[in-house]
Amino acid sequence: KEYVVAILGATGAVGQRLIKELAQANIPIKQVKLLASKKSVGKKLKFKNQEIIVEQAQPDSFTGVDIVLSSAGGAISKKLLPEAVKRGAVCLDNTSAFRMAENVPLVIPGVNDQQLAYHQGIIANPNCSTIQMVAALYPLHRRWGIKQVVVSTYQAVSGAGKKAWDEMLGQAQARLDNQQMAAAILPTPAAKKHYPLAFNLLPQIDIFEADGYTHEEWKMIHETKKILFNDQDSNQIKVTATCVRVPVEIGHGEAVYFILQDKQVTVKEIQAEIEKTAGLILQDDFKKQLYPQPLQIAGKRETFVGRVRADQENLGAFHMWVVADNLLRGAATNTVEIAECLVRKNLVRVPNI
Ligand code: 11C
Repeated sequence: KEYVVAILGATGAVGQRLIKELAQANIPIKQVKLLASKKSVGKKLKFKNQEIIVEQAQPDSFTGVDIVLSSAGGAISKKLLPEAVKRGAVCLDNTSAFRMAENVPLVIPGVNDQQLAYHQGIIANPNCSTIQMVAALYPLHRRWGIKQVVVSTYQAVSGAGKKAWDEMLGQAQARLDNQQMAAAILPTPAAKKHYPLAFNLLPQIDIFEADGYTHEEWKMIHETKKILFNDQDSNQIKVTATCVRVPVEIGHGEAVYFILQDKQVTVKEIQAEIEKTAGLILQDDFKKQLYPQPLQIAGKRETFVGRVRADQENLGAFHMWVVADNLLRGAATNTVEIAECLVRKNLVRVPNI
């Protein structure tokens, strides 16, 4: 079988990477449709060597489509994906619109793709910062059990979208020109106050919840529980997070502190487990100053791990430093890998249609 695949939000930063990732995917393709908002209609984008004209995304765009790869914002996903499912398309969504819904698997291939068997038409891609952390923790969890995770993130501006990225570059230029740095988007458009990110750190990603955590921190906690235990409030693991926006263009960094159930594990065993896991790359040699850096891994698909070390005062507890391209590993690559899994497992179908 050959598949008709639609990319919703094709002109965005993740959308463009979805097109490239799909082009090299192990999926037999009959046709690719590129869908976006009215203002992008008529733009021409390349899929392999073929020029495709961007069409306006509307319910009937999904007639005859088998798979939708979606990254056009939560409101558009909420409006259009149920319409696509009604028309028989399986939707892989990059937004947070459906992540916590029952019957919506939240999937990292290689970690919990067995959950795909239960899909009802919509499958969610986790948040970028969750994906790279859980990808790195999973092989350790499977072997030794993880009791607790404390993570601090250092997140690139591209995670906040193209406009925020441009805003930061403008601020950097203004500073170099001795001008005032303007801020109207970051930390998040929905916030009452805006602050410059260039030459700064913003300990706010997304809006604040009533308990003082940001929504990004909430996502890291509850998505991790749903992915590992299929229960967003699972008490089988404790997770807490502090998420910080840093003036980096591409590549989220994460300082991950974790406590294993098994107290006898060594740093060498952890490094070996990471090294043999597909999709993870160990860059860890302090004597050679080898550790993952955003500038070096932007454009790569893997999750990079370094600085693995034992907490000297707490047996069974460790630190590691995890870096990945948030637009690829944290978004487009994960989504296209889910599509490959669905094809391989013969799950490209909407039940009861
Ligand atoms: C950021 N992690 O870096 C966010 C972007 O829920 O898919 C991804 C938002 C999401 O701002």
